[in-house]
This record gives sequence, C-alpha cells and structure tokens, in this order.
Amino acid sequence: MGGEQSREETRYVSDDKKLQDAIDKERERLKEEKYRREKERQTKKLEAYLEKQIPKLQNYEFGNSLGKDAFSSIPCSDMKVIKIVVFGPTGAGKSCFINMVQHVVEGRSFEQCNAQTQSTGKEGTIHLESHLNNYNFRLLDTRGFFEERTYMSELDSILSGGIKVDELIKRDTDNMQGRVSPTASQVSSLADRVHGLICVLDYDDPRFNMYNDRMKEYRKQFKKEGYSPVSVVVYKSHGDIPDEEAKERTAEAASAIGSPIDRTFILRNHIASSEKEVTVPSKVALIQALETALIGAEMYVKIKKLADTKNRKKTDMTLDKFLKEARARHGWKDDDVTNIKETFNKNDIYDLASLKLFWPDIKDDVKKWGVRLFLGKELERTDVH
Ligand SMILES: Nc1nc2c(ncn2[C@@H]2O[C@H](COP(=O)(O)OP(=O)(O)OP(=O)(O)O)[C@@H](O)[C@H]2O)c(=O)[nH]1
Ligand SMILES: [Mg+2]
Repeated sequence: MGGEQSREETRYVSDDKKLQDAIDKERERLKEEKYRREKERQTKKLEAYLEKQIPKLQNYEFGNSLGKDAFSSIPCSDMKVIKIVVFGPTGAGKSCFINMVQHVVEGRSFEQCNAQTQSTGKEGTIHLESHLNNYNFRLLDTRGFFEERTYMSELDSILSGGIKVDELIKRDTDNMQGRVSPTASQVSSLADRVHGLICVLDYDDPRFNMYNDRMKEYRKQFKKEGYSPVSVVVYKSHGDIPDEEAKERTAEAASAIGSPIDRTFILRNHIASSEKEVTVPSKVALIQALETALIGAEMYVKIKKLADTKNRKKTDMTLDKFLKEARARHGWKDDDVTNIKETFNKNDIYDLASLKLFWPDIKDDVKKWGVRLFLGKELERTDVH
C-alpha cells in the first residue's frame, strides 16, 4: 500500500516537473519571440529613417540643417557648399569612412569608391582630397598624424583654406619634392574655408586614452574658432562589441575632441572588416554623423557671419550686458559672477551667440546649480540664435 502511494507521488512529481519545464520553455520562446519582434521593429524604424534621411542629404542645400529661419536675417548668398574636414590619427579609418559615405549616400560599390586608403601596402592619404563633389557638402580627406601635438598648424592651414584641394599636404619630415604646405595666415573667404570637422578614431588604437591629454590644444582651438566637431569611432572586429566598452570608447573620444556624447558616433569599418555588407546600424551612425557635422558646420557659418561687423548690430546685446542684466534679476553674488566669467574664459566664449551655442557643452563648469539653471533660462529668453 505504502509503496503504491509513493509510486503515485513520484508520478505526480514527475508530471509536475514536466509541466513546469513546458511552461519554462514556452516562456523562453515567448521572450525570444518578443525580442525578435522588437529587433525587427527597431530595424524597420531605422530603415524608414534611412529612407527619409539619405535623399535629404543628397539634396542638401545650405541652411537646410538649421532651417532657413536661422539665416533669415543673415546674408548667405555666398554660401553654396559646406566643407567638412575628416581628420585624425594615421590609419584610423578616415578614408574608409569617406568611402562608406560614398557607398551609402552615392550608391557606389566599394570598388568605385575613391578615397585613397591604406589598403594593400598603399601609403594612405597624402593630398587634400575632396569627395562627394556632386553635392552641396564635401568631405575633405586629410593626411593622418602620428604626433598630434605638432599637427595643429597643418590642420589650421587646411581649415583656413591655405592648403587647397589636391595639393600635397607636405611636411618638414618628408623626403618628397614639393613645397611645404602654406601656413594659416593665408586665410580665405568664409565660403572657401572649412566649416565642419569630423574626427575619426580607431576603436583599437592603443593610444586611445592618451588623446584626451594630447588633443587639448585642438579642443581649445576648435571652440575658439566656433567649430562643433563630431567624433566617429570605427572598429574592424566582426560581431557586436560590448555595450559598456562602446560607451567607454565613445566617452573617451568625446572628451578628447571636445564633442559632447550626442555628437559622437560608433560604427564598423566595413571595408576593412570581414563583414562587408554595411549594416543598418552602421548606416544610421554614418548618416547621423554627417547630419550632425552639417548642423555644426552651419552653426559655424552663423557664428562667423554674426561676428562680421556688418551684422554686429544684430548682436547688440553684448555678453557683459547680458550678464549684468541676468545678475540684477537673480541677485547673483560676486563669487557667482566670477565663476561664470571664468567659465566663459576657460571655454573661449566671447559673445552671446557662441554662449548660446556652446551652453550645453560648458554649463557644468558653472558650479552652483541654481546659477546654472537660471543662466540657462536667461539664455533661452535672448533672441540671439
Ligand atoms: N581589408 C582591407 N582593409 C583596408 C582596406 N582599406 C583600408 N583598410 C584598413 O583600414 C584601416 C583604415 O585605413 P584608412 O581608412 O586608409 O586609414 P586613414 O585614417 O585614412 O589613414 P591615413 O590616410 O594614412 O591617415 C587600416 O587598418 C587599413 O589597413 C581594404 O580595402 N581592405
Ligand atoms: Mg586616409
């Protein structure tokens, strides 16, 4: 009798276990199904984004990124083509990035893409190359640097239009024939200057964490000039990279270049990777990097135009006056004002338009949160765009 009961119990227990296993399995299946559907939904959303944004880039006209209103009171008939320089350490993937843009935006096959890369023992970029020449924005490919500290004056010459497209970017250290690249003093008109910057860094670069220190002068210079650089981190490895690691790398790139995290993008170098087909997330990162660089480039033009004496009357509210009025309204103390002024100096902010533009990047330097909050609100009230 006792034996029969225990057999019965065992049967129940084993039935229970089977049932539980089946439930667990079903739960797992539903979870996977939900994940798959969510991923599909995300991909569809990204594809829809690309379908909309790629033609927008192809049809880009100056002013489109900030909206025509942004330039309504600023004469801009001289501005037809936006120039964006792609710079960064040698071998980082600048030329591959440009070729991927050609592939995605111009629809070229990789064989038809013509930024000179380091592939099969070739030297890489040595001339200033202009790409995307059928559009109203161009990407300028530059010669990579080894020692970033000594590279600033060369980059300056490129930014100011001193080095022209197709010219050799000649260095003192070269054994090549040709003149050394001119210096920044040979400045061109605003239309001929460079308006935007994209810095490409290699995900696996062992020097990655050194750039924050080494590129300090660049950051300062960019800010002073009114540039809003974009960073692109490229990796060659196959498969997904861990989220945490990617976050860390993008944060490092952002602080090295002085571009906030929302101006920093990460994507695979599909030309150098075994995964040749450019994935939807890579395309999205690439397009977003371009769009963000164009916004930054238009902001640069706007700052330069506003700073132009002819337009000075539009910025009649000087930084000092703005601060004085805000102080009177909020009763800030001497220390607070000193801290604000130090923040402006440290970040090379000399006029209200630049302050408004760079406020999200610099606001954390204002120590007191209350002062920070109201300074932000005061800025929102100003009509300098
Ligand atoms: N497999 C493969 N790898 C490539 C190819 N082209 C470039 N690479 C690799 O991709 C990496 C980036 O190359 P580039 O885009 O030329 O680098 P870069 O930053 O333009 O280099 P510089 O112009 O010399 O400063 C390097 O490690 C190259 O060896 C290619 O066609 N096939
Ligand atoms: Mg190159």
